[in-house]
Amino acid sequence: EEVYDFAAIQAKWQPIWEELEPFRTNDPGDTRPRKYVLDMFPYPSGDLHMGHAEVYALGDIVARYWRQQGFNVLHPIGWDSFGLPAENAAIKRGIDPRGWTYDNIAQQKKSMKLYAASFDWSRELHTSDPEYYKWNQWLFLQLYKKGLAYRKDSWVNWDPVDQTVLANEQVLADGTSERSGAVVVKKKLTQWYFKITDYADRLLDDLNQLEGTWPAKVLNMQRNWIGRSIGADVDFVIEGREERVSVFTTRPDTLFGATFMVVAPDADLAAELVADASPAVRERFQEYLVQVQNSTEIERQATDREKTGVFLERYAINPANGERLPIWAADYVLADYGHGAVMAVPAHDQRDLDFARKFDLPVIVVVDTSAPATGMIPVITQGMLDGTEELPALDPAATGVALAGEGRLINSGSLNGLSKNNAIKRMIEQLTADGTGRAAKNYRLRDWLISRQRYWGTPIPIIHGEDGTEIPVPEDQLPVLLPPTDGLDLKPKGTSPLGGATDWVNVPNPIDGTPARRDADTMDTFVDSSWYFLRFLNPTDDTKAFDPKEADKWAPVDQYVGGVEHAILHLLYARFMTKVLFDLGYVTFTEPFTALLNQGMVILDGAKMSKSKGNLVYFTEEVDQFGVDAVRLTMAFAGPPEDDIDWADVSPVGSAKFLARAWRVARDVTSTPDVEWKSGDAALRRVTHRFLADAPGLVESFKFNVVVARLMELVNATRKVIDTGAGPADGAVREAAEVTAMALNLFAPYAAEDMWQHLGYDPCVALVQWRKADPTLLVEESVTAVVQVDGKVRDRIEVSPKISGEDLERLARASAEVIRRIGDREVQHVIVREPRLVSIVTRRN
Ligand code: ANZ
Repeated sequence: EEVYDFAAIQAKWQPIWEELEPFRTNDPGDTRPRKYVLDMFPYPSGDLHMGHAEVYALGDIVARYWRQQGFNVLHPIGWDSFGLPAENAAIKRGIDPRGWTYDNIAQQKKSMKLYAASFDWSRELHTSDPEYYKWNQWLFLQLYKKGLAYRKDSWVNWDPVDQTVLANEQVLADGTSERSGAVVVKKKLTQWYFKITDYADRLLDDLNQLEGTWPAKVLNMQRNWIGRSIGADVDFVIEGREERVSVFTTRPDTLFGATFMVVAPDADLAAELVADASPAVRERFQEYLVQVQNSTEIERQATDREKTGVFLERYAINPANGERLPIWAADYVLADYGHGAVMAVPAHDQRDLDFARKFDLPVIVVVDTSAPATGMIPVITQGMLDGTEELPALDPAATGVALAGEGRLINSGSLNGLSKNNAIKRMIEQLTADGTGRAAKNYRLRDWLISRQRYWGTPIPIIHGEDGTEIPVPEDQLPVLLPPTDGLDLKPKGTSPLGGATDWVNVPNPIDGTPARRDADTMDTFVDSSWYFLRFLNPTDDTKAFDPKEADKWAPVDQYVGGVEHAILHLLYARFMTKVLFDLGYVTFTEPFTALLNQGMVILDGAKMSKSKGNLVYFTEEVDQFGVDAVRLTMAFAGPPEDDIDWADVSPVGSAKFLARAWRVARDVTSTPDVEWKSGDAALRRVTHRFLADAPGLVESFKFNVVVARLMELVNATRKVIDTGAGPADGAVREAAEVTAMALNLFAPYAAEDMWQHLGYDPCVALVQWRKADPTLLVEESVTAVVQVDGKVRDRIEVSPKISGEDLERLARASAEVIRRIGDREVQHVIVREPRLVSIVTRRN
């Protein structure tokens, strides 16, 4: 008996596919509808790992699926090949980052080809090629012309280990660097920014377009990241200062309760205000400032921290009632949010209350939160409203708890009696009428800091004249090539290594020939990946970044597939760049990725894999041991794609066994392609056609594991007919085997192609169109099987009355609801009473 030899099958088909290039997208003249399926491109940090194995298995199911459904599919791949790991490896080993990068790309490419993802290799790109980064520079210049790229002095997140600037997005919640793990500090530098804040409203509002096709979790993360707050700017007169100081508040209704003002110690305003203070205060302030600069944003905002601050010996005037408000500097106010200053309302803001209690500042309640916001308010007396009568229940100064809730205004002049929301409206009207304030919005989103003081990135195409002018490099002089590393010290030192490339840096001013210097910073690599999906459309065109006509045809990406770790950074930047390109007239759409699938992580024994933990599963070892198809099938069968896959819980051995079973079915078929199907075994035909009818919907809703379970059922049914039924010459057996090969193409392309050949056809099965189910075969009596977990009914599934116990159990275990209910508990016991019941008992842990 012939055995299923995955290595021989791989060795046989890989060169044939290489020759046939079945996935090369040849668009001219093709009238089929189009689908652009894109998997997030890899960073070449070594060979492929199990995370890659997962994303490229899942993305490929989608690409292969749409081809079978009659679409002209674009499924390209490239490498995100600039960045710090290459540079750090180069420094460590004293080599050129180019060599390291391109060696890794070669290795990954070899693995990727073996892995048989259906990519159009003719469109391969590397962001570190001058042919690519030239267009990053072009893009930078377009933004620059629009005023969307600018330089400013500012406090930046500084990674003291990697000696580089980090975007806010690269600083983890605990204040450490996402890259090096070092505690991030603040440093003042002149840096390039992209003005993403101009797009904050659109980036937020357009998320509504993606509702239902992007994971809700990602939409929420984006919304929170942009963080729009609605409120007012209020202008305060400062004694002894010409200009007023504006503060941003979400609670203008509480203006009568403002009892002091707080400015961020590191805001320019603080330094200016303290300049007139007594020497002792100036000294205290300087010491405080140093302390503040050594703390992280997270520490500063921590609510459980004792409040600190310095009184600046200055006063502001409350525009509502003319009261004098002392001005303090305190670190809980951030320099780069709003105006870097707040009106402090201790009765209604917890941070302000903590501060007021620490420094003995007055607390005035202006919203009676014990009173219902609607209807009659019997508990409030006139005495309470004008403050002559005590309010015992509302004493935050005593309780230490600020009154944040809804209520009715008191102690607030003309606002008295109004609900919070009406008071907000009324106050904004008053401020606007008086010219002392206005409605305002604020965002958590900051401008995108793109300067990096590192070598391995895209040089910024700006030349600095002797007089400090910025001269954009003329577009016909692009690309500004990275100089060779010879003689350069790449070690991080806070200024770009490119500054040491004397011949490269010193250039004549393009305008008047006087001595000038190139900007020595390189771009954040997130610039590279913010538009790469467009470069795939014509990656070798050296006359433009991308062809708007091609973009019209293919873009936006119909299905994007990748990890949730990119939920904020990469996706936000790509969305921003798309909107910029829309405004510039280069594209006709405003969102780059119509649908998004986030796969979970591959973990081991419940833990994230990492070198340091020593729990790595190696891609090459798994593929060598079980074969490409078994690894890919395991990824698809493991569960809903968005869940993590614990490699300790899955069975590539089981996958390989199933593939061997499927493959032997095709081997055993004795009929020829012209056999009459219609007279074949009716029961088997029903299973086949039920599968044909159901699989597309299941794939489109990403229930890949259920499709695999159904395919196993089909193979078992076929085997039964071969061995104990009508036999291998029956038409239904051939039909089932052909459908199995077509469907396996989604998950296990080598086995599928080999089966297809045994069934008498030419390659490639991947290009064969999905068959339509015969509706007359779908009117099968089905029964409803109930699935219980720990005695509770968790799902109901429609199955054939003749389903085997094994198949029923498999289908039950593939149910997303059942998987969710089992969670991380161990299955202790399964009772199967086919065709009606599966009862799963777990061990409580
Ligand atoms: C007075 C007030 C009264 C406030 C009250 C809140 C409650 P979000 O929602 O995050 O936008 N704030 C303004 N600028 C700040 C800065 N640079 N650093 C720290 N805090 C700042 O928060 C807006 C509120 O945060 C603003 O409204 C302001 O305090 C404070 F009962 O003003 B509020």
